[in-house]
Parts: sequence; C-alpha cells; structure tokens
Amino acid sequence: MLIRYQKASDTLASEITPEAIYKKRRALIHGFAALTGITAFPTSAAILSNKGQLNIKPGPYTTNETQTPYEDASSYNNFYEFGTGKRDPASYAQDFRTDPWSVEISGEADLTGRFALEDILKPHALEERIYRLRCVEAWSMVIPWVGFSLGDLLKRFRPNSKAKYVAFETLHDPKQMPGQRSPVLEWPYVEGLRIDEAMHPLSILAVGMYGKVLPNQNGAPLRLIVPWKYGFKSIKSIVKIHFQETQPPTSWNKAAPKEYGFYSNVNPLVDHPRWSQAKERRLDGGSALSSLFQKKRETQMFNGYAEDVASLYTGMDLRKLY
Ligand SMILES: Nc1nc2c(c(=O)[nH]1)N[C@H]1C(S)=C(S)[C@@H](COP(=O)(O)O)O[C@H]1N2
Ligand SMILES: [Mo]
Repeated sequence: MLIRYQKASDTLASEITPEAIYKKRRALIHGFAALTGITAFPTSAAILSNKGQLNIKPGPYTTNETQTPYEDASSYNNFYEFGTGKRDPASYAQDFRTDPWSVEISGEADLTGRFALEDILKPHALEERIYRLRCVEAWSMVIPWVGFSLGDLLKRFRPNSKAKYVAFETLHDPKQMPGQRSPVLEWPYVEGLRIDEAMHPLSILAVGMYGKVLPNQNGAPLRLIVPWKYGFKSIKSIVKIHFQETQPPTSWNKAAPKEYGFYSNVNPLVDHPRWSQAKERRLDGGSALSSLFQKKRETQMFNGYAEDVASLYTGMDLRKLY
C-alpha cells in the first residue's frame, strides 16, 4: 500500500532533506494519493486476478497478423533469471512470488518513493495492444499485450529537465531466481531508454497478455514492451524506475558491447556480428519447434513501426548507434 511503503521512505527523507523540501514532498505525496483516489486497498492480486477482472479496452495499436499461440508465447521465453534455456523460465518461474510487489521511483523527478504495484496501476485504464516483438536471436511473435502507456505513468512523477534517460531494474533475488546464482549476466538485469523513447505512445508497461495476467515466465507482474527494439530491451519483473541525466548501462551492452548497443532498434541493415538480422522466424502456429522450420520472413526497419518512431532518430548514424 502507498501508506505502508511511504512510511519507510518518509523517515529517510526527513533525515536527509531540508524541512521545506520535505514538506513539499509530503504535499506531493498527498496530491498523488488524491490523484490516484486511494481509498480502499485492493491487493495487486485482486486487481489482476481474472475475477477482479482485467478491465480492458482496445488500444490504439493493433495488427491483423496471425497471433502467436498462447502456448508458444508462454513456453518459449528468454528470462535468464530462470535459466538460459528457452524452456527454463516456464519450468522454473512457477513459484515466483509477484504479490506483494512494489516499484521504487527515483532520480530526477519531483515525486519519488516506493509505491505498491496497486498504486502504480490504479489510475491507468488497461488496454489491449497487439504488438510484434522481435528477439535479437531472429525469431518474432505477435502478442496481444494488456498494459498501459509508460509515458502516462512516468508523467505522474513529474520528471524534471535533467531527466534525459530512464533506467529500469529487474528484481534481484537469487533465492527465487535460480539463474541469478550463476554469472551469465551481471545482476540485477538493467535496461534503459532515452526519455523521448520512454514517452513515445508505443512504449507500454504490460501486466497481462491474451486477456490474462502475465505468466511469471513472461515478466510478471510488470514488464516493459518497446516493440521497435530487440526483445531484450523489454525488461521483465521491474522493481525500479530511475530518471537520470546520463545514459544508463544496460545488461546486454555490459555483457557484449560489440554485439549489443544502447539503442538496439530492430534494423535489418545492421547485422549482429555473428548472424544476419535481415530475416526472422515468426512463431505463428504449431509448436515453437515446428515454427523453427518455417520459411523466414523479411525483418522490417524498426520492426515495422518506422512510421511511428523513425523521427526519434533523425540525424543519427544507426550503424554506429546500434
Ligand atoms: N529481466 C529480464 N528481462 C528480459 C530478459 C531477461 O533475461 N531478463 N530477456 C529479454 C529477451 S532477450 C527477450 S527476447 C524478451 C522475451 O520476452 P517473452 O519471454 O515475453 O517473449 O524478454 C526480455 N526481457
Ligand atoms: Mo531476445
């Protein structure tokens, strides 16, 4: 709950901030509570359970391409916290606890603190957005996500003029996430966006897919979806959002800087050093395995979203800034 979590950070804030700023921040927090209309305290489980129903309206973006079957989208995953095999997340994420869940908002914004997931979600109408997502390993899916605009959420915290980038962090909990017991990546998993990318109407936070709550292996309870970028930018199980002035580090860039850059826009013209990015295999029916023998299709610039996002990169050399 807002109040419970806020108490811990209030103590901290009163210790480290001059009283005037502290009072102003209290006012903001109360404003936030008023804004979000918090009266009752439903748990995120209640908000997100099928009975507490996902109150979904159709969103502004869709596609009539064949959707990836739910079975494939929920059993063929990358989520290294639960193992490096594509089947590992579905096998090992089943007992992962996603409730209670809170998200820390920090950095260059007027309103910061730790917020319960239900307070993060409350004012946002959930929409269905049918998006293509293309993995850097040259497979792609079409998934009906359930979520809301990332920009709408970020604006509630009133980022200031120094907030040029937004950094995201996944939960670090090796007890629950067996993959974090080995150093395949530096943990926690971190990602980042330039603020204009984060504010773009295509960028969403998802809490569900196919009309249901997100399966754990797909990044429950809250994950990013940035459909014009390679899949690894779409960070799962987010616990921290930080506004900052400098470009944040990202997990795959740290692991292999020559292979993965900060931007990671889907770009058929720029090959991965070890494979071509010109084509992709679409998981669109049958088992994921049989899909691997399907004919490949051409990868589209910005994953087919060029009309919407190309202007974000005017004047940039996308071969250098990959
Ligand atoms: N925390 C975290 N987020 C992650 C990953 C990961 O290993 N850890 N894998 C990424 C990669 S490489 C891809 S392709 C997508 C896959 O999302 P999906 O399993 O929902 O298809 O999640 C991304 N988000
Ligand atoms: Mo990926």
